[in-house]
Amino acid sequence: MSRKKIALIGGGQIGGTLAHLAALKEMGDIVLFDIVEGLPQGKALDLAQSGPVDGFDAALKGANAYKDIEGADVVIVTAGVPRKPGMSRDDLLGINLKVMKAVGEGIRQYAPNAFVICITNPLDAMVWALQKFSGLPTEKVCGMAGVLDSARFRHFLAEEFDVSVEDVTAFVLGGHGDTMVPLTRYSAVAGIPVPDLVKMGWSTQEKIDAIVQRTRDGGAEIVGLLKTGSAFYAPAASAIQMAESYLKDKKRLLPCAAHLNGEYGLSDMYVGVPAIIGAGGIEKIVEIDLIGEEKSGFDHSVGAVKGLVEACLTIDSTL
Ligand code: TXD
Repeated sequence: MSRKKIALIGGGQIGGTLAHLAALKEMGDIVLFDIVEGLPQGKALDLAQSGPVDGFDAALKGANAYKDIEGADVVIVTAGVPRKPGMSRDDLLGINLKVMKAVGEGIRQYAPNAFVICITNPLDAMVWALQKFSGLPTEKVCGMAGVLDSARFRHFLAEEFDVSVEDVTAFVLGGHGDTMVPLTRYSAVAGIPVPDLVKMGWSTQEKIDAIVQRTRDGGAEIVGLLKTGSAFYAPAASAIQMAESYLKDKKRLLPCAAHLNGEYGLSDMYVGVPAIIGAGGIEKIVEIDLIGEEKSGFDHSVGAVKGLVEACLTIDSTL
């Protein structure tokens, strides 16, 4: 059996970390693509030279031509431009939409059978556009945000309860951004729901509310600390978990930006929902009951994503 091929579009902070993790886990041979000449080649060579030390066998190649992603089994997209001072959200949207067009066409031509995970922001709108530009089946294109947002929530909860992160499960749904919806009721320590733990005196509602808010601001907290750039270790780890679930047909139930067509009462939209990832891609979207503030928070988040998608439609009439 030949090795799988992993194509990483965007060789920046997350792209490089994705390449490192994929190599360490021997997920397959790796192609790191970027428009900047030398950057992906340099990172690929550096990473390949860590192979003898870490003991992994994977071919790593840097590329500036889409032909090099030919036949990829998995494509993870981080290509794009971050928001710079003075740039509006719509300016960023316009630039990254053009990037998604180029990437989508590259995937359509060279990797039409791949499972595609988009990470580029604004996530829910970019993954929607990428699916359209690539023309791949909707179940083969998804976005990563929920695994990361949930991981942040899990980390904070584990710290609060002083338990292993391994025993904390948590769900964050909705769009990636200020409007995301951390679901306390569906979050638990070894199966014990967080509201029960509050009743048991393990924490207070005020503290849990503060953790929910810190989760929502999780990306901004790191940007504030780093000053240049945004989080990359945890985002990369999160996308790798999704890729592994696909490659190994693990059928993990993970919060992903998945294409909805009727589910949650929405049509032709990408938004963060629980989904099963297996060899078929997004094999099933799980519709959980949302009540009260969960429902209103989800609706509000969906409204924000719709606004971004409408802005995409105004910018690019081919969509
Ligand atoms: O949860 C999530 N989805 C996210 C999203 C969490 C953290 C960061 N998130 C977003 O991921 C972030 O807002 C960015 O849009 C992406 C990538 O973040 P990263 O930190 O890796 O950004 P970099 O270091 O700027 O890397 C982007 C690379 C850079 O090397 C550019 O040269 C390249 O993208 N780039 C391109 N590559 C290919 N093709 C085109 N057109 C292109 N344009 C820029």
